[in-house]
This record gives sequence, structure tokens and C-alpha cells, in this order.
Amino acid sequence: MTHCLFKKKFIITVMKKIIFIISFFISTVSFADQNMKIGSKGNINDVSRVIKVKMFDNYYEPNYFNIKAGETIKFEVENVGELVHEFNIANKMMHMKHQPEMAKMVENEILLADSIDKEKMKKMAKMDKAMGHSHSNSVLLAPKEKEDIIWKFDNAVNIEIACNVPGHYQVGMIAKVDIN
Ligand SMILES: [Cu+2]
Repeated sequence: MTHCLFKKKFIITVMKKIIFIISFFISTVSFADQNMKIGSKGNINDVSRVIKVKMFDNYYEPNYFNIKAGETIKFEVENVGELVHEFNIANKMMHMKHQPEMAKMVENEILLADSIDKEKMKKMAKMDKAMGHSHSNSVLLAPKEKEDIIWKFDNAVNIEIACNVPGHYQVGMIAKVDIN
């Protein structure tokens, strides 16, 4: 009887371990996969093309990019609108994940409709890294601000360049990217 119970416990422990290993493996794979899909931060020496992008309320100009796989692009992004906008190179799933972070920045009054409180941003980022909005795949600009972003596109699929300021993605502030 006790022997049987021990065996049962042993089997459960082994099964738990297997589940843990499998789930760890799955999460690692999907994370790597997610990153591979969008490319990586580019090197200035590899830039093959410079594209000027203007951000209006609430659209990009141009709003379509045709890119060769492996190409490194320097985007010179300028916010010519009257609202804060983001230029974020990602896939749909990543945009969905990023939107609550942006909403939290609005809640904390870091992100205002037409300005960014950079002092508050620094302070809050010490407690919550997400509030720092420091991502190599995106720039967040107040009106009249400019910033470059260098990106190396791999054989990525389903890339969208979009703005995750609350409400902007929903009204279609999305640029299509074709990679071939
Ligand atoms: Cu926007």
C-alpha cells in the first residue's frame, strides 16, 4: 500500500517536471520566434536606404513600405501632427501586447495627448521598466520631434508599423510592410 502511494507520488513528480520543461521550451521558442519575425536593430554601416516618414494625426506618410529581406533601413521619423505618435516596427501580436503599456503611460500622465512628460517617464521607469518606453524597434515622438530608427529586416512576415498611442491603432494608424 505505502509502496503504491510512493510510486504514485513519484509519477506525479516526474509528470510535473516534464510539463515544466515542455512549457519552458514552448515559451522560449515562441519568444525567439517572435523576435526573428520582425528583424533586429540595425547597424548604421549597413544602411542601404534612407526613408523619410512623416507622422500626421492619425496616419503615416508613406503608409506602405516595400523592403527586401535582409535590408537595413534608416527611417527618419518626424512628427508633423498635433498629437503624440509612435513609429513601432512589430507584428500584430506585439502591438496588442504593447497597447496596455501605452494606456498605463496615459494613466500615469507620462503620455499626454500632445506631449510626453520625460521627467516623469524617467522617474516611473525606475519602478516599472515598461514606463520608460525604451525599445529599439520604436520611437515615441511629441509634435515637432524627430528621431531616426535603423532596422534590419530579415525574412520577416506580417510586419506592421503602427502607433500604439491609445486609440490610434484602432483608427488605422498602421503602415503596411511587404518584405520580399
Ligand atoms: Cu498615433
